[in-house]
Amino acid sequence: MNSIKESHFLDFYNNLVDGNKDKCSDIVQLLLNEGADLKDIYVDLFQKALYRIGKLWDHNELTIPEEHMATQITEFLIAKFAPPSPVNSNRKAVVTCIDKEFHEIGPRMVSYIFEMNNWKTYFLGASVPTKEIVKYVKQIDPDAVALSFGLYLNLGRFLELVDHLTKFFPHKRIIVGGQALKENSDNVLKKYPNALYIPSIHELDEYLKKEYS
Ligand code: B12
Repeated sequence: MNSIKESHFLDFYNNLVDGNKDKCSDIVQLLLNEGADLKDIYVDLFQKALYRIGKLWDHNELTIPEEHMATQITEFLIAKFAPPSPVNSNRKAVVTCIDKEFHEIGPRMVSYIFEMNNWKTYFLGASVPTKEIVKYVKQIDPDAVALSFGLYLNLGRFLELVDHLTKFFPHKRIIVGGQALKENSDNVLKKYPNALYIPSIHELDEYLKKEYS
């Protein structure tokens, strides 16, 4: 359920593009004090603001420095309001961007959703080479590998990675998310029964609760 009012969003958004980091932080704190769910803060505040910034940047109505600054402030806020680390987790997830994928805010949120569900996470961040991901999965032997794939342009790299993971770990659960597969995840993933597309962190949260608790 969306617990963030439009007026709070606009206040946050305007302060974000104006570079008022402390004011943004106060707004998040206020919303949390009022009982907002961190998942709603992620989606209905941070993600909504960044999607809007992306559109304005695309239409040359915001500059690259403004977009970069808003991104930096958002990363600061995500770290500042991070959920507590899980204790005694008995599940592990490797969460990573695919090779040449530099959008790492979404998967960072994803790693926290796993943690909120008491999973230990290994978050690798942006652009990890395919072979290194495969080696690391072998090393950690997680219960699930969560891949973030934002730019459709990287489809070849994405398929190469899923091919390798499926070949080496045929029974490992692969969870895929990100804007690249919004439209045609069924088609792209139909060859891989171990891979599942989950479009949002709310649905990821429901999936983890249903399948693993
Ligand atoms: C910030 C930003 C950047 C930053 C990223 C910095 C960082 N530290 O992450 C930088 C400057 C690096 C960047 C670079 C580029 N960007 Co950019 N960027 C953005 C922007 C404004 C915000 C991204 C973001 O954080 N969104 C908020 C997060 C929370 O949303 P999200 O990623 O969708 O994640 C959510 C879901 O998708 C899902 N999810 C994501 N991953 C996963 C994984 C799993 C397992 C699950 C379950 C769910 C899940 O859950 C998340 C939370 O709800 C977007 C605008 C947009 N629409 O997103 C453009 C945008 C994504 N970028 C774009 C472009 C074009 C580029 C560049 C090509 C620009 C250039 N010419 O260099 C490069 C490409 C770099 C690369 N190879 O990856 C385009 C993509 C267009 C397209 N159709 O492909 C966008 C949409 C802007 C636009 N309107 O044109 N970008």
